[in-house]
Amino acid sequence: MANSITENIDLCSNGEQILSLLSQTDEEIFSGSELSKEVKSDGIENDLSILNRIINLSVLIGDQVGLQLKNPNQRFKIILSGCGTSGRLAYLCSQTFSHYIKSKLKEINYDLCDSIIAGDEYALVNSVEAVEDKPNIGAEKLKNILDQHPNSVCVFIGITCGLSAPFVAGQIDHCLKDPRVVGFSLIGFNPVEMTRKTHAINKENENFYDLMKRIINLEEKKNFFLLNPIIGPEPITGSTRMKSGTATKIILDLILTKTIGNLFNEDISCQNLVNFYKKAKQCVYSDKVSAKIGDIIDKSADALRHLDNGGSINYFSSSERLGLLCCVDASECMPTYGSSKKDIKGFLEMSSFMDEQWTGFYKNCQSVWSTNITENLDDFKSDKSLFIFVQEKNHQSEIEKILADQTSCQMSKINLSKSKPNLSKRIQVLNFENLDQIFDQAEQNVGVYFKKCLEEFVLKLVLNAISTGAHVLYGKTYKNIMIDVRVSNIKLYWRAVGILEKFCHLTREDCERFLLKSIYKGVEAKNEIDDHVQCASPQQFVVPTALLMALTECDYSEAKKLLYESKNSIRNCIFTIKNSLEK
Ligand code: S6P
Repeated sequence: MANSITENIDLCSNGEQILSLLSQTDEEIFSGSELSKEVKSDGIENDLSILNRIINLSVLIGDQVGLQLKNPNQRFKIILSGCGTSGRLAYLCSQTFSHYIKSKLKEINYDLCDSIIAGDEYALVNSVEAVEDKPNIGAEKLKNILDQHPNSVCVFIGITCGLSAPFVAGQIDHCLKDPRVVGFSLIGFNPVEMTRKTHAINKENENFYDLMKRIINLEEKKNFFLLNPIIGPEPITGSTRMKSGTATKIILDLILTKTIGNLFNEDISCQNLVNFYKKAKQCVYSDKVSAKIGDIIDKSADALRHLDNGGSINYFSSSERLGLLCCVDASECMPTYGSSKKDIKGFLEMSSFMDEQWTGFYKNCQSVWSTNITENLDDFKSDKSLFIFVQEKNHQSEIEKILADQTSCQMSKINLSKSKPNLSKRIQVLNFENLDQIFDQAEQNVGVYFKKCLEEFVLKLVLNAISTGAHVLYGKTYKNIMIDVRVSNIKLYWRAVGILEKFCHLTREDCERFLLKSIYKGVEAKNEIDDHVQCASPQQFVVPTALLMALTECDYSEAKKLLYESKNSIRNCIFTIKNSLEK
């Protein structure tokens, strides 16, 4: 479903205009949206049943931690799991929470909260979409964690924003069978009726929807907590890393912050916590800040327009926690916008890798991004490359100075801290009015853990806006639809067919035929859907090529030529074709 607010997002002429649309769509996370009479959308704030379930779930977790403290022979864990963005957020939240608990409860000398991501740690900063289709692997990963200790018990929280990932469905199915799972929850933002109805997820041949119908009736009795507030469509259709990712982060933060409150007898109202997010969101989208973020979006779009000329977008952070969000945002542009690893990337400062807590992330980042910037200064000599620093503490990295002195790259800084360090004049600094006060209040009223949650939330909003805005201005979408979706799993295969149906007005069968023609470079092929996905996965411009063939009845090589002539700008290409068809 497309969001009517962003219907003409591709006609925005600058970053600030895009930001104003994103502000409205993000508002729907809290207050819901006008969807239709049939689909009710309350948002997180107005859906009291969701807030109550969060409270009940955190009570169950708090009780289990209490039992653990009394009985050190057992091993209670909270296990968060998901694919893609959902798995990445599971990792971030579990790390920050476990680290905090270890520092507060000496009796807990293991990670109280664990996470599973489809494709393992490598998938934290790489796109491994195909494992999402594998329910058995999901169940196996969950079982493996529980098998690590003879007296394991857990509360499992599965996240699948579109209620579509068989990987997570397989885990939920496992929860129903394994007595070591004392409670489980499912986070998703589609109405239950829209749960995926294809793809068997267990031996009984049930699909995700069948499973949902079965477990919904078990609610309460079986300690199952369905958390699915309806928050309205994504600003870019299907890009669940955006609103759904943000709502996932808020829900996980609420569950874990409330759990901390239960453990330390602090009465924290859920509504109060939600209000903090709302206030922080307002700071991000305030007029003054919007103008500055808009400016960073414009520069980022310019970097993309000059990819052949040394252009690139680079995030840099010296904090693992915030750096993870940077690397995640950058790597998500590959499946979302078909970007290459060079177009937009995240860097982390080497010296900060002293903390074992982030080893999994560090190992994989190192293998993906060249972390030693000083050895690669030539890559950033061009004034078309943009560096965006993320500052958490009063820390000015040596790298800022080196880049300022030795390159002519553009430099911006997202400053989440109070400090105003002595910076090179070349760095354009983004300060957030009033955010300090909100962070201070959060720390005083709730605690330092929650303050960190808010920081991550703010940074996620800003980075998502930058990377989305840059790609939209660069011409990667037509209206609010990302046409150049990478066909890297079965969900995305059918989404690609759906995009062709929408724009070509042909039958589903014909659209699939054009898609296959594009995947197999004009050659007819009669393989299985898994083979199609495997063949399409590494290829760029599969859907735009299919679209051009379908719209203009040209062959594969002509379609490729048309794309090349439009500088791979899908928007320009479609405008040109539409104009020529109308004449
Ligand atoms: C979406 C992102 C994807 C999804 C993944 C899981 O913007 O690129 O990686 O996170 O497909 O989706 P879901 O619906 O199971 O959370």
